[in-house]
Amino acid sequence: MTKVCIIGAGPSGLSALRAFSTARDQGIQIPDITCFEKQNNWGGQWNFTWRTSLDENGEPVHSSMYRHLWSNGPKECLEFSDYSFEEHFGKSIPSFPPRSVLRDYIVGRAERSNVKELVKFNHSVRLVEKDKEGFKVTVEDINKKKVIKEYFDYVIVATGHFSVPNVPEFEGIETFTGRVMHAHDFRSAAEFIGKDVLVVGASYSAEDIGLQCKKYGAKTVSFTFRTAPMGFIWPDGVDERPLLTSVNRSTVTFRDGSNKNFDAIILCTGYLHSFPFLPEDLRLVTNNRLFSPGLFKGVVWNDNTHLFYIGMQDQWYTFTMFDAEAWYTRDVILERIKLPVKEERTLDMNKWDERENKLEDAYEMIDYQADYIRALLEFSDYPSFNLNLTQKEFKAWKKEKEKSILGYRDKSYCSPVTNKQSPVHHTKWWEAMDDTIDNYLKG
Ligand code: FAD
Ligand code: NA7
Repeated sequence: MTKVCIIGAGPSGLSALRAFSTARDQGIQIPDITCFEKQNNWGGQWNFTWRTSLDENGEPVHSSMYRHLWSNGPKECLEFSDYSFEEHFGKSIPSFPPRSVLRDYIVGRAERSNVKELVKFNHSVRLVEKDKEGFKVTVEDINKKKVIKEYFDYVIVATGHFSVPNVPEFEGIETFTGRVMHAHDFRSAAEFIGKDVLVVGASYSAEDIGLQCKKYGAKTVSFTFRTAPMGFIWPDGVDERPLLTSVNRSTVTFRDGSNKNFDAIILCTGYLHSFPFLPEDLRLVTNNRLFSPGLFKGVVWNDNTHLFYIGMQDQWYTFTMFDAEAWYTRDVILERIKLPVKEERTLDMNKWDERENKLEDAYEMIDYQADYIRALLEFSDYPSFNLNLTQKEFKAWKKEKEKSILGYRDKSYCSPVTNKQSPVHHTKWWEAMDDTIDNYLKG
């Protein structure tokens, strides 16, 4: 029997498991599947942990999520077309749920897919090698400290790419008298109450962690950008400055010659794609972008079409995109999709690469990624949903953010699956301190 190895049981790995279990439930013969997950549970990034650096087994902590994280995009734009939020929660819920609510939803679908027996938890993949017999996968059973080697015909890499921090150097930072950390290790804003905080970076993590610090009581927050400021209308006590040029004890100097004293520096400088278990000829090398070099349709390794990656792109779309990728991957493995020859695949990849290089703004990026999903869905029977609507909603969300960085989460969007407008949350995000699932779902 054909054997498939899935590495990782975060949302992307769970999409792959769901794609196969859907085929199985339709009476289609599916391969023998094993999913290796190094954590003791599924959910990937959505498994919040208080730990930083290494976990209880000495493995690198995977999740970069923090206590008061709320969805930063409308949930309608990531809704599974085969499992709506309404189906999961028994009612329509507001558009920007906290972390625990989203985790409940992801895990809820996984639990109903009857796939848990396919997942080996506490199993970390150490090495994947290709030889005449297929992919030899070396895995460590972390609890038993046993190393297992097993052959597979196909490998699906679903290990995420927001775990290994990109940590740049700044002149004099070693003299800084306060706390320096990367966003990967940020867990709670509580330690920054009353403090002056410098946040390096101008993207999602910077914006959200900086605002979170302010929301929970930091005295001031300064953002420092390399390329361009975020340019939002910030609350009092928050400003943006050009990139820092040097640090001298508690004093930080910026490119415009200004300086300020800080108690903490949080490096929100992004993440590195990292696949230490893959040899060079199988390893995706990329930064955080929409087109993934070397991957046909964003998933098939062009030099070896038995190797797949799911979820490796920069993400406007998340769960829906992972599903589209998983259904496509499944159908290639089930030989329901016949891949074109390598030259044709390369031409197709070049088109997407060139198109990305010409994108001018976020609105064009949203269209690009929606078209990418469309191009995958053409080939599979993933249940239809209103992708055009999500595209419009992403753009509306972007505009709302430009209008109000504190208020954009107070809006509601329409489900592309049930076509129902979601309710507005009972408390404005800036005032909502209780982000428990019970409090979120009440009312
Ligand atoms: P991950 O969630 O990273 O899962 C990968 C899995 O692979 C993990 O379980 C990991 O333990 C496992 N793994 C890794 N290496 C190995 C190995 N060698 N062997 C075995 N298992 C391994 N998305 C949204 O849609 N909305 C949001 O609001 C949002 N906020 C975010 C906030 C932060 C701080 C971060 C970091 C990400 C956020 N995201 C958000 C994006 C998030 O990455 C995706 O939602 C999603 O978790 C990606 O799923 P994944 O399965 O591709 O990767
Ligand atoms: P991103 O979106 O990759 O952004 C990284 C940011 O870090 C970006 O603004 C970069 O600046 C900045 N950066 C990177 N290197 C440097 C150096 N050397 N100096 C200064 N600034 C730097 O990562 P995020 O963590 O924000 O978001 C990733 C995911 O996590 C996302 O999906 C969220 O939902 C959560 P640039 O603008 O390129 O000049």
